[in-house]
Amino acid sequence: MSRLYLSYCTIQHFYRLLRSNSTLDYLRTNFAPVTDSLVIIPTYKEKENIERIIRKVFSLEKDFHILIVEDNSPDGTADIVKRLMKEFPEQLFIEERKGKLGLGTAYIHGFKWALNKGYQYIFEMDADFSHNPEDLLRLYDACANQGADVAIGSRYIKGVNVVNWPMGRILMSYFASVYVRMVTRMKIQDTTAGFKCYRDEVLKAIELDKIKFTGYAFQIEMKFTAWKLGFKLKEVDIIFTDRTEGESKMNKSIFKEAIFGVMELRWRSLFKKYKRVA
Ligand SMILES: Nc1nc2c(ncn2[C@@H]2O[C@H](COP(=O)(O)OP(=O)(O)OP(=O)(O)O)[C@@H](O)[C@H]2O)c(=O)[nH]1
Ligand SMILES: [Mg+2]
Repeated sequence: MSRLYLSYCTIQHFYRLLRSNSTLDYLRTNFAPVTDSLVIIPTYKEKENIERIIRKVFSLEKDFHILIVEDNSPDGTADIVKRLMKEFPEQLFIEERKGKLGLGTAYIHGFKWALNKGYQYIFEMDADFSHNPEDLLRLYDACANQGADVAIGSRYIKGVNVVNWPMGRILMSYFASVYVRMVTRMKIQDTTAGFKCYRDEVLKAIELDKIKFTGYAFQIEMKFTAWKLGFKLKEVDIIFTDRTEGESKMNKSIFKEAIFGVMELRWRSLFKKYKRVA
């Protein structure tokens, strides 16, 4: 009899727990990941870089988890990640998509995954070592200790900190940033930067399904939306180094999307009321 009563109480306890509004909070606090930070690395054909960059992140003095968003690279990038997942089962994760769907949607996919798991600091980083993994610590510090909501690894705070880019590409990137500043009025030196840390509040407040662009324009749109929602953006100076391994995925359509996308962003913003969703 007393055993039956005990089972009844247990069932009732779980039933109450499931009905309560705080169930999600309960699950989040009790089953939260062991680190507060997740680095999202989108990959397409990065077999030369992927193992080195994963090992480098895991060798840093702070604990980071890594999510690889893989777009079915024909060079076997996913297989390398899966082999490493056996070595780092609690820290390394992969999300595989059917084909090359673009950088922007890869990050949106990663952001939703990260929020669902309860990470507080969510990073964007390229696989090709253009972004120095050591700078993850400085981006984290800007968000965790210096009041930033979005920390941006910036190439253009003190002059132009770019290594190994041909002069044409430096000029294009620099003047693209000047152009974006002029059109959007954001007070950011490196508007197209893709090395960032977001506090989870920012990603929860943005309607991620409404983010439209996929290339450089995606990076601009994310900063612009966070800024319009009243979040604090802070630039952290970094040195950007051109990739030495693997091939670039930059193309003319990514460039065109950015040029026209910026005007569209500004135009839309004139009629839009920016409101935090969560
Ligand atoms: N999942 C996914 N990743 C992508 C896609 N396009 C690019 N990437 C990854 O995004 C990161 C940045 O791409 P890059 O090719 O380095 O582009 P970039 O940095 O603008 O240009 P370069 O440095 O000149 O190559 C790298 O980690 C790529 O593997 C894509 O369509 N899907
Ligand atoms: Mg690159």
